[in-house]
Parts: sequence; structure tokens; C-alpha cells
Amino acid sequence: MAQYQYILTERDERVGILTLNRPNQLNALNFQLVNELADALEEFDRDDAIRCIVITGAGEKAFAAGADIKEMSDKSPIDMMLGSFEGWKRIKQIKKPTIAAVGGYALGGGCELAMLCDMIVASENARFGQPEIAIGVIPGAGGTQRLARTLGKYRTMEMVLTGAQVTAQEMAALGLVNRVVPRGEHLQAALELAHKIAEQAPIAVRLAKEAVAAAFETSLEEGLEIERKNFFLLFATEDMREGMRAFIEKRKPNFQGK
Ligand code: CO8
Repeated sequence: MAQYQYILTERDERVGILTLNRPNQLNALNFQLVNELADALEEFDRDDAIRCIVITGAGEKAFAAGADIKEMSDKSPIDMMLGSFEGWKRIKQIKKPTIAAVGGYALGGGCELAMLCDMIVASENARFGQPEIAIGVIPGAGGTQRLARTLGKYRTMEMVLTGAQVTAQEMAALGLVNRVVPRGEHLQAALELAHKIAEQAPIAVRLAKEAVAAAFETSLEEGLEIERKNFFLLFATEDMREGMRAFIEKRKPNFQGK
């Protein structure tokens, strides 16, 4: 792996772990960090040995407390567009499943980064919010859209217009958090989930992710079409034969990613 200044990279068997590493600044997402995160995610995405990716934050206090306000405070619209916008777009393009392991604050861009992941595991002290309104802006990396698609209009309006923080438990009840675990156990819990996914047939996982993601971006008819095509495509894989043969032979499948 390349060396990064603000990201730590690790492997736990077939799971890649990326840690946002600016704990003294509550892992605030400066331009370089976002671009490094996109680079590191793409590296894992290309690596056949990795089947699932967990993103977490260093330190106990935060996943990420948002984009770096100190860096942004004197920027122009063009600086903002050129700074990390491409990086955010690249993060969305990752094909392997991603899990956010959230302890402490996931605010602003931190909440948006968690929502860009496919699943969110949070410790009981996690707090989610879009506080941009309090500094005179609005969410810029998908917050208004992704919150609205999960929470609906009314709770999203309240969060985005007041900037109020929401607890992990409440987010779980609203469907934005997969599970809430005791303080400090979020990474472990995310890794358990990631290892379960890493056992599955990788091409099926990839096409399943693509199909579910389509539900948020297309009409029902188009989404159903993507699902059907991906379903049929999987009948061209060796792992499909292996999975069905293993079921019939009453043994565990041995998936090769082919
Ligand atoms: N940016 C820069 N530095 C930060 C940030 C941040 N977002 N959050 C915390 N820090 C720094 C603090 O300045 C402080 O640094 P220092 O010790 O050098 O003064 C250090 O982290 C610790 O923070 P606090 O002392 O404030 O810790 P507290 O426990 O008192 O408070 C809070 C924690 C409540 C999380 C508080 O730090 C806070 O409110 N942070 C800002 C939260 C926020 O407003 N986030 C939204 C930012 S805007 C955004 O995310 C837009 C995303 C759009 C992306 C699209 C790009 C294309």
C-alpha cells in the first residue's frame, strides 16, 4: 500500500481497515485526507485479497467531526470544487462493500462519509448530525439527499435546519445505523460483520451491492432491471456452481471469486 499522511491502512485477513487519523482535530476531513481516503479505498478495491472494507476514526472522540473548518474558512467556490469534490465522488464509486465503524462524533462531512458507506455500525456514544447550518452553509457531500432517503423529509429537515445531534440509538431506530454496540466495540462489531461478508462469493457481493445501491438512484423499473441482469450474470460464475453444488452436497462452499 502507498504511504498516507492522514490515513492508516491495515488488513485483517480479507478485510481492509482504513482509519481516519487526525485524532487531535477529531479527524476533521481536510482536502488531503479525503483524497488519500479515495486513493486507499481504490487500492483495496483493486486488491483481490480484500473482500470488504471498514472505515473508522482514530481516537475515542470521533469518527469525523466534519470537513476541516479551518481549511475551508477562506476558500472560494472554485477552491472547494477543486479541493476534495473529486475525492468524494471517487469514494462513492467503490465496488466492494464498505462499513463505517462509528465511535463518537459523525458530524457534517463525517456523517456524510458514514452514509456513503454501505452499512454503519456505531458505538452507543456515537452522535450523528449535520451542523453545517450553524456555520452558515449546508451539507455538501450528500447529507440532504442521503438522510432524506433514509429518514424521510421531516426528521431530515429538523436535522439539517437545526444542526442538532442525534444519538446512535435513535439513528438505529430510524434505519440509518445497522447496530449499536457498547462504547469502544464499534470496530470489533464492524469487523465481525465484514468477515461474514468476506466469506460470500465476491462477484455476487459486488453485483448485490450494485443492485441495492440502484434502489436509491433509479426508478423501480430500472432498479428491477439491474437486479435481473445481475442475477442472470451470476449464472456465468464458477462460484455460483460451487455454491449450489455445496448446498446439494451438504458442505460449506469454497468461493474463489471467479
Ligand atoms: N474542522 C476543523 N477542526 C475541527 C473540526 C472541524 N470540523 N471539529 C473539531 N475540530 C478541532 C477543534 O478546532 C479542536 O482543535 P484545537 O484543539 O486545535 O482547537 C479539536 O478538533 C477538538 O475539538 P473541540 O475542542 O471543539 O472538542 P469539543 O469536544 O469541545 O467539541 C464538537 C466537539 C462538538 C464536535 C466540536 O468540535 C464541533 O462542533 N466541531 C465542528 C462540527 C461541525 O461543524 N462540522 C461540520 C463542518 S462543515 C462540513 O462538514 C461540510 C462538509 C461538506 C463536504 C463537501 C466537500 C465537497
